[in-house]
Amino acid sequence: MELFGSTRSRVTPQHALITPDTNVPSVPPGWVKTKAFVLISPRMGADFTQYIASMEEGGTAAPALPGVERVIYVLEGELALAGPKKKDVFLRPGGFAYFPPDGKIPQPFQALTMCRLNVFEKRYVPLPGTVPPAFRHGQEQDIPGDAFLGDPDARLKVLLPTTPDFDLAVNVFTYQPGAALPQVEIHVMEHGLLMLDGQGVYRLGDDWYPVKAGDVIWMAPYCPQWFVAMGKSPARYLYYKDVNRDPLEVAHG
Ligand code: UGY
Ligand code: MN
Repeated sequence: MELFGSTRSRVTPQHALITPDTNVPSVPPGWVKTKAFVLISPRMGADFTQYIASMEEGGTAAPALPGVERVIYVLEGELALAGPKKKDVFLRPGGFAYFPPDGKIPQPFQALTMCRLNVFEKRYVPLPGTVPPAFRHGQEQDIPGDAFLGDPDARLKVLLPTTPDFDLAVNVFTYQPGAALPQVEIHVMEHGLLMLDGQGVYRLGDDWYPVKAGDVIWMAPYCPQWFVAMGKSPARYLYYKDVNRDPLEVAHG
């Protein structure tokens, strides 16, 4: 238990750590039987939005705003998606789906049980000569984890294709206790991150934060970042990254 009036959450101009004790729900417009916990958004300086959608059984989603793409990842419960050609697709925990900007699907998905989802949304940046990606879905369990820069104790699952039509990446990183990022990273790309399992220490800028499952982290472009997994079980996180575009094309602010 935290002492009253205190929290591990911290919001700065270049990074934020948002712990579950500080989460406050809002009503996402157009969704039915759903509460949203908006954790990262342009209101704090990010170029994307990350929220947890908490859906009751029978709850339904509204489409994203015009020009906005969406990636969902199921944390708990089961969802039915109206896939292309009217065929239903079912997602269970670890399931994910990519919804292109301005998709034609009228009712993007429905909760078959009480559900919790992590949602990333971003304004799609078109690339001349390519068309935006199509709807796709999968289960994280079916994707192999590759050793990160040669370290078999730090494994990366890349959920979406890395082709140039995609302007975002969503990955799952799993670290054995003691495994770490091989370098302090400083890069133009931005991150939104949800700790799925385990614990460790995240360096953000010049601060080091103990973190654990349920915590969310925002890293602005150029935020120095490093992670080491600690404790007795593997640490796992889901994260977003903007990719494949010229920095001059991407508006900030
Ligand atoms: O893809 C990445 O930039 C990743 N290595 N960053 C991170 O885990 N903080
Ligand atoms: Mn990074």
